[in-house]
Amino acid sequence: MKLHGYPGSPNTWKVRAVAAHLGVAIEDVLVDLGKGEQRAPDYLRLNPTGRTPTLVDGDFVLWESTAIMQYLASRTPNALWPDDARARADIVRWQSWQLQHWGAESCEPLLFERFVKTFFDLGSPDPVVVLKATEAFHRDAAILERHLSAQSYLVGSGLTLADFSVVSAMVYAKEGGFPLEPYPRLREWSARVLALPAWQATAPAFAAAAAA
Ligand SMILES: N[C@@H](CCC(=O)N[C@@H](CS)C(=O)NCC(=O)O)C(=O)O
Repeated sequence: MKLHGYPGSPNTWKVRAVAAHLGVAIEDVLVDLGKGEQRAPDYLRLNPTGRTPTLVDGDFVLWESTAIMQYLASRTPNALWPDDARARADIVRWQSWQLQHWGAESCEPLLFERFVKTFFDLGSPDPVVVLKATEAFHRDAAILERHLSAQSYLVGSGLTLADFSVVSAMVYAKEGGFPLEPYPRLREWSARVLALPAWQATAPAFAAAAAA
């Protein structure tokens, strides 16, 4: 199986972390976003959205990181993706919320304005976007804080794909200047999940260097 992706991006990192946790062998194929390789005709034939990551398993091509995580976790029975309708619905609930709200409205705009723009030389942060995202961040972080005050993981009593998805939006919390101070449970949970060997082993080189 080949994973076409950009190791520094949270969407690729979380898929690589899931594969590492499950012991699924994947071959990494770099799509260099800095060079615009996501818009190359060969890549667009695999993924017409021009985004990363994309999984290629023989003649099966799959894009959207959440679908890829579920596909990888469906190959053999495992606790990340329990064989139980309610547990799976609960996981998909958190994964959907991450894509639509926690990621898209809260974490990603802060990260883009404060880090990605500098990294790719795209100008300075837009204060209006930062303000709106900061408000959304507090709205969503409060939901996680309350939920994690009652349990150690997002779904049931153990680690699942829900934790991998939701924490992926926080891998660059420091670089994005996320206002995490009022949320001790959220900080403890994210530090605990991101310390797992699977996340550490798949950290992009620059993140591993920053953490050292
Ligand atoms: N919903 C998609 C989002 C993928 C996405 O936005 N990937 C970013 C990297 S984090 C990307 O490839 N961006 C390139 C671009 O938009 O040109 C997923 O979960 O796979």
